[in-house]
Amino acid sequence: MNHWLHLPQLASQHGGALDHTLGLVHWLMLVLFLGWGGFFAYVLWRFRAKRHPAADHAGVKSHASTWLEGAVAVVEAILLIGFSIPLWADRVDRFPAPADATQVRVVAEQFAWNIHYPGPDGVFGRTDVKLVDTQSNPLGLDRDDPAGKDDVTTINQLHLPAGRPVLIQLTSKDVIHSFALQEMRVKQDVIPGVMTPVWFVPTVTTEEMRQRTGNPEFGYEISCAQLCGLGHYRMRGYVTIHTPEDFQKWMDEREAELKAEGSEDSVWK
Ligand SMILES: [Cu+2]
Repeated sequence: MNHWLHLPQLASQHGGALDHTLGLVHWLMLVLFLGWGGFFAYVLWRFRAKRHPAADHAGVKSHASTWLEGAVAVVEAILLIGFSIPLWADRVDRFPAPADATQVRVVAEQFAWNIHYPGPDGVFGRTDVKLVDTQSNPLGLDRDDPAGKDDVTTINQLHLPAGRPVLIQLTSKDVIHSFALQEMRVKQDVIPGVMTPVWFVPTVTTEEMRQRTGNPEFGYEISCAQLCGLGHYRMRGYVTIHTPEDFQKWMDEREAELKAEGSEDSVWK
């Protein structure tokens, strides 16, 4: 079934189970569509006016449809209780420990994704709305806070290592956005004033996916899945999934840049 659904490529650990459930739901819908559609056509033929010139006020006496409806409800309950709820519980109730995960804060705004890494100390620096500068400091990060000195920030560039849980804290500066990573099967509304965690394990690096798809240009994207204003269509982020070594290399380069910048304007002391 999943082949026919033309789903995006799969690149996360939990995504397979989600696709499987999606496939089961579509099978049930196909059976219902054919079943009820066929029944409707049968009824039109069976109770045609030529054969029944006068209405039968007693109506149908068979209870077959009641049993059928009961059976459909049972199948739906199995899908819900047996598949969907355990999957959902895994997403929202079993978060990885922050120490075991790549931690990222993503702050959405019209129309960009601000990415914030805690740096080598693993602690996010203080942020303050008074420090926000749309050009130089969109996150309002306080570089004077000891925990904030090593924080790495980017705009629309999310880099992650494969094979390790990623724990993303989502919030928004203005309106409701939705953080969507199609290949990771991740979609989460981003609400101003609320930190919403979302987690997943990326399994396929960008490089591997380029080989798998035969498309050397392939790149993962963050798309905003909630109509959030006139520029919604261009609210696109870029995601690079690295091997753990390459991710570390990327992070080290950012740290080196940060130190170089810091020694220039003496923010890094
Ligand atoms: Cu948006």
